[in-house]
Amino acid sequence: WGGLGHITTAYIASNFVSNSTEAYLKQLLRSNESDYMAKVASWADSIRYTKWGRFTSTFHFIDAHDNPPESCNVDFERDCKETGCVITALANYTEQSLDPGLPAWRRAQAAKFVIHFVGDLHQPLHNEDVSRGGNGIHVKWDGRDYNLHHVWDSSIAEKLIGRGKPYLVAQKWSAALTEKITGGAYADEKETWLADLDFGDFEATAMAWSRECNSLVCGYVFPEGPKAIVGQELSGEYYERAAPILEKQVARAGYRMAAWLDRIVDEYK
Ligand code: DCM
Ligand code: DCM
Ligand code: DCM
Ligand code: ZN
Ligand code: ZN
Repeated sequence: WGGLGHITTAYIASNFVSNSTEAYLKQLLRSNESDYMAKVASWADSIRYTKWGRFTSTFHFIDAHDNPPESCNVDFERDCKETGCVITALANYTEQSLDPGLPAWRRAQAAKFVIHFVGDLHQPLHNEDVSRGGNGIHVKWDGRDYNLHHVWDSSIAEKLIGRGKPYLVAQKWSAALTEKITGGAYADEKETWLADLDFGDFEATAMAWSRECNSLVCGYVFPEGPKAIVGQELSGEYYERAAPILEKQVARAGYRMAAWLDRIVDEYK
């Protein structure tokens, strides 16, 4: 996701974590503000192009070598790069965040990666190989040229919620999604969102969330296949179908992030 998506998932998570998780993370991340998670949510993107952070560059996605729109699927052995993918990254940094042998700054860093990668794992094109997750596919948005990956990372969300200062806009969106989760459109299904959460198997949990997200690629990202979308204007009908899907993925990411962080803190303390 772009900044808006990541900040929003983190705000949602901060609305659902337990009091002890909030206290632990505020101490670990050295912040007493309500944006203690939101403000670290995009950190992983800020270091991926640095010399130090280069080893993390493939940690943000898994390139599913499937065949949309006929067939969507993810296979860990086939699709996770040797340099790592979002599945191994989430598993490894979850493990590090639980490791009492690591100094606090390393557990803080691990928590920042966990917060970011739970977010990215819920972006459909971060679970798809075609043209490097859509980065190589030219499309139109309000008449201008963008790549499809950027449309799903940022354009759809910005149109849905409006432009403005990222933290203010994200705050507004997260409040609306939190309300949908607690008492609105998602209230009845939210418990099913945690059905695949198995804290005994980090990779299996990440793969289940990845498969669910990848399946959206066939129906909503490439409904008529990757070739048919090239050059198309996506801010109209395509947006109308995609926006509710994207919104649910952001809500799921935030809700699952809270549950995952609760498990980490429960086990660590
Ligand atoms: N790794 C890590 N923390 C550890 C062990 C490994 O971050 N405690 C990282 C380093 C490598 C990646 O995992 O980038 C793959 O590790 P391996 O070489 O063991 O396959
Ligand atoms: N790994 C990691 N961080 C950890 C534990 C493991 O990065 N705290 C990496 C090392 C291997 C991969 O995960 O690349 C599999 O580890 P294991 O052999 O422990 O399953
Ligand atoms: N990305 C992806 N799948 C790939 C390559 C990249 O999902 N195979 C994502 C990571 C970033 C965005 O696309 O969110 C841009 O990546 P880059 O700057 O590496 O092109
Ligand atoms: Zn992206
Ligand atoms: Zn990322």
